[in-house]
Amino acid sequence: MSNENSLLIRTLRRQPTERTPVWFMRQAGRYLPGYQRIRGGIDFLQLCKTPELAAEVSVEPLEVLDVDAVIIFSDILVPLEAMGLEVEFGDRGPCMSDPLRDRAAIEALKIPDPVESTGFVMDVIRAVHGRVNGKVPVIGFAGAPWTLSCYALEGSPSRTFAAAQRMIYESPADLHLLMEKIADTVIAYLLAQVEAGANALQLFDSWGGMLGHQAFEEFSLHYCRRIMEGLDGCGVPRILFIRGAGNHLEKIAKMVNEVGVEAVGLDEMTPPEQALTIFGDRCALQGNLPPQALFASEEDLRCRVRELLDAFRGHPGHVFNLGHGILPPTPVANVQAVVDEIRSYT
Ligand code: 1CP
Repeated sequence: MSNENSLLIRTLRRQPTERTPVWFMRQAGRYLPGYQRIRGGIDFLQLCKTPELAAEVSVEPLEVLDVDAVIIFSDILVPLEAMGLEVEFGDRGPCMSDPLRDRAAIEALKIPDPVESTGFVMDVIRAVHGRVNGKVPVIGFAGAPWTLSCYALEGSPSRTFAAAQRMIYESPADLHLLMEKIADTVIAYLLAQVEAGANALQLFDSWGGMLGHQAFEEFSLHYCRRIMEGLDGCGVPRILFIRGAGNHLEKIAKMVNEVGVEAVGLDEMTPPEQALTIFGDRCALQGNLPPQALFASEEDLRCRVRELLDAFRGHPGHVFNLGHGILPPTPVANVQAVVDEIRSYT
């Protein structure tokens, strides 16, 4: 199950490979017919908690798109539920009936044992391995403390996450307590995923980019660092994805170098040349086609794929990915065209 020799893992370790590997964020999702069929009959969280079905939707992209990795089907909010928050998934995304409102609520949160409370995620990883049979590596993931705090404090998706933003200045000690508890939870959760067979890990700080420059260091980067350090020596490559962090690439690069993080995911706002200048070849770089580009004509789309491959040519660790998740109405044929173009061009 180590998958050390797979294309993706070699690339994440910046070892020579024959071509550029590709996988997508939100690889399984509403744009795929098999996912829609299964989701039609089951609630989102229930699907996450039914390992055989979750494994089936996890591997559908492998069958339909022939990508180079499977990311397990789950959600970043799963560990929050294990900490004691009630999580629901509506049409607009995740919701919490009882978001955190005071210090007592934060103090009451558990740091759960990952196997006892979220063992179904580990079962999904094992079930996916059973299906892929060593063909491609299996990627596990978690949300970073800032992003998880945004949902835990706001209670629903938001453009501003004002509750968390306000707390940075109003009651920073309470926010740090929450984030420390989340960090401890996430480290144990990701280590349990490796134990269950995850071959690489991605940490998502999807809302890190909305922070002021000082708050970014104190609340996003600091906790990403803690988690990456907590995973040091776990034996699998770590991918750090902080969305909207184009203004902070130097700080991220410094941390990545100090901690030895294997790979950084780039959102579509980051020009490849800038990322290449700042990160050099000291870590693998993953990205960064805009998800919206998948609505272009096939000819235009293929041209953009080649441009991106050219931009990263010569870098020893480029993983082709989108700058963010696949959008629900994306035509499957266009996602297939991206994979096909990468295969024929590299
Ligand atoms: O690729 C995969 O299919 C892996 C599974 C995966 C991952 C990695 C899902 C399934 N969610 C995530 C991570 C996730 N979830 C992130 C981090 C990545 C990102 O920035 O997109 C975030 C912020 C969430 C929270 C979330 N879950 C949202 C966003 C809400 C908001 O605030 O804007 C939504 C809509 C969900 C639901 C969800 N999670 C996953 C899927 C396939 C879906 C859609 C569910 C459905 O309608 O069936």
